[in-house]
Amino acid sequence: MKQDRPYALSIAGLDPSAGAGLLADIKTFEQLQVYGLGVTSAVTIQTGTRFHDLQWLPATQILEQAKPLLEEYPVTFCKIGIMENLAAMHRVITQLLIWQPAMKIILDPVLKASAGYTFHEKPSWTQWEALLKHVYLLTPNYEEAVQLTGLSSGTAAASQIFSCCHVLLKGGHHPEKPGVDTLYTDKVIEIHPGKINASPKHGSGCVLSAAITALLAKGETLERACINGKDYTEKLLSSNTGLLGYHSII
Ligand code: PXL
Repeated sequence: MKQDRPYALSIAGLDPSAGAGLLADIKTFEQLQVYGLGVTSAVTIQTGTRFHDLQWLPATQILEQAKPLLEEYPVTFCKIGIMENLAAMHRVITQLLIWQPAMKIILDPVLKASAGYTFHEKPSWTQWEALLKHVYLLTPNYEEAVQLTGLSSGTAAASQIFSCCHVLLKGGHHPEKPGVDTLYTDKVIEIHPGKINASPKHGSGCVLSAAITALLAKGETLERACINGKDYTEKLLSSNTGLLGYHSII
């Protein structure tokens, strides 16, 4: 009999193309030998190339899905993707922490879908700050970090967010070093991309934060989880030339 695997929970939107959101997260968890539990926060209508529509689930319904899972399984790592607004995020995160005080929340602050659909209202930094105090790791790209804080530089924005939680500033739009991610933890660490034949993928941001969540659930340090999570994501980027990547490339 194989050794038991750790659990991780994803709370994310259902993207029927399975490139992003809940289905992508669960594939990532499974590939990394973590048992993935999934709660949906929205039903989207989209493919890898086109976003059509979306219906949100309210915080009460998100929590109803999560409660029995947390009562039965020892889950201490939870990745959160799209949610209707900051109030819903606040409700969900604070309740999860009441049910499981040891829970570490990895929040991917998706402010826009790749097709340009905007998910969020524009909360003030003070509102974000109150939420981020409950979060373990935030994984913004430059644009998201700037939008969250209202500052003009991604680096300054990440430093400000770091007053609340750990930050992985994704380097897709790094002004000087494209592709270099920066982790803000007890020290500031640059994570460089490997030499790969990358082609863009729908949902690659979801996959990166899901991979980090899985690796943390397996006991890796935050630094190792971010390095190895980037490596996992790069394999997905180079798995084919289309927008929907393959997780298993044996
Ligand atoms: O990659 C951002 C994202 C997150 N979650 C869901 C999505 C998308 C992008 O399309 O559909 C459900």
